Amino acid sequence: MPFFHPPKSWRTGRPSSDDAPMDESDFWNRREILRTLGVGGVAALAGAGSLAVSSLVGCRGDDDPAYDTPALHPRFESIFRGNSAERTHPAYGRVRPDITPQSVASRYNNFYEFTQQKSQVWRLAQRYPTIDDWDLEVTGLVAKPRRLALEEVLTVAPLEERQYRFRCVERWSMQVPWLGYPLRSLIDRLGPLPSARYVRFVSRVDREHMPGTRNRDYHWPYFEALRLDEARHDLAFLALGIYGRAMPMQHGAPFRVVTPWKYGYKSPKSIVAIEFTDRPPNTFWHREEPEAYGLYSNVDPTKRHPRWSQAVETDIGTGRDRATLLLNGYADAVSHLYTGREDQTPTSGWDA
Ligand SMILES: Nc1nc2c(c(=O)[nH]1)N[C@H]1C(S)=C(S)[C@@H](COP(=O)(O)O)O[C@H]1N2
Ligand SMILES: [Mo]
Repeated sequence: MPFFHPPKSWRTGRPSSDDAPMDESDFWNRREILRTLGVGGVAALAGAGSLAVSSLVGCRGDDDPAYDTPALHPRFESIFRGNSAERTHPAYGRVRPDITPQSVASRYNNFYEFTQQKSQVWRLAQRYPTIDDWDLEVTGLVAKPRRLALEEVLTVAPLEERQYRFRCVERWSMQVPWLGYPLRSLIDRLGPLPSARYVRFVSRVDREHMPGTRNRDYHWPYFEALRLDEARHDLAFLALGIYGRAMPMQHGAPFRVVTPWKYGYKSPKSIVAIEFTDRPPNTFWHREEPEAYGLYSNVDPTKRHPRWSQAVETDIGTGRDRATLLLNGYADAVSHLYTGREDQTPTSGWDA
């Protein structure tokens, strides 16, 4: 069942009042989070904000299939071997009290190519065939359009681990340790022309193994875009792994973008193509609902989504609510990218 990105036909007449103590989307958000965490039923809603951590984590049965199996073929394992402490980024190391348990983060996902049910994505994704072969197509304003083999993408730069906050536009958040390298390293390898100002990413469509792509409510593939200077910012990351290992499919194997100051949908998974352009590219969600999903989509507690406030978020690890931070807490690092620009918000102009 869809929650915040329902098909067009469902979108009319949804409540959006600020006055409602808990609007419809909030209700479903909590219920879905709690159900995923193993807290049964609507009865749990009343105490949702104050439930003890211990009652929320690790209470799923042991008979579940593994949720942490890397999607990549084991022949790539040596690329991921390494000591977590040694490869930790000095500014973004693991902060254990804040980290979301993998048993939660890897069983609560948005990946519509599999399903719109966040608690079921991982099960379907675990059935995706082992990834042994995966070309990345590079086109547009680039010195040499070409295809990169999987091995080349995986080895562009030494792997770093970074714990980032991650905020979905639907108001859930987590903190996970990604394994990867700065997106800038890949961009430098690809060599965009000086005229390139944007970079566009396209995700895989596999009708056989991604059942959600047979859903005709959406026009696949999923695609996203960044301004090139955003993509080159030190925080922008190409994640190849999570929790110290190669990525399980539900997080976007073999590689996905992570831009922690933006809403989660700006981090496309399972990327098969990159294109450099001089015009602002469209994006999957902007095409679906332009008023709600802009090119920039920076986390901002003061800017409402058309159907809900963004002032508060729920941490999926603890079930606790907390105030949303401007630029998801990364304002010191990235706000200079937007000073003097009126074009950064979902509701203002598209052109930049
Ligand atoms: N290809 C693709 N990428 C995607 C999505 C998707 O449905 N398809 N969902 C996005 C959204 S809305 C979020 S919040 C994050 C979720 O990432 P996670 O499941 O690894 O936590 O992935 C983003 N990337
Ligand atoms: Mo999201």
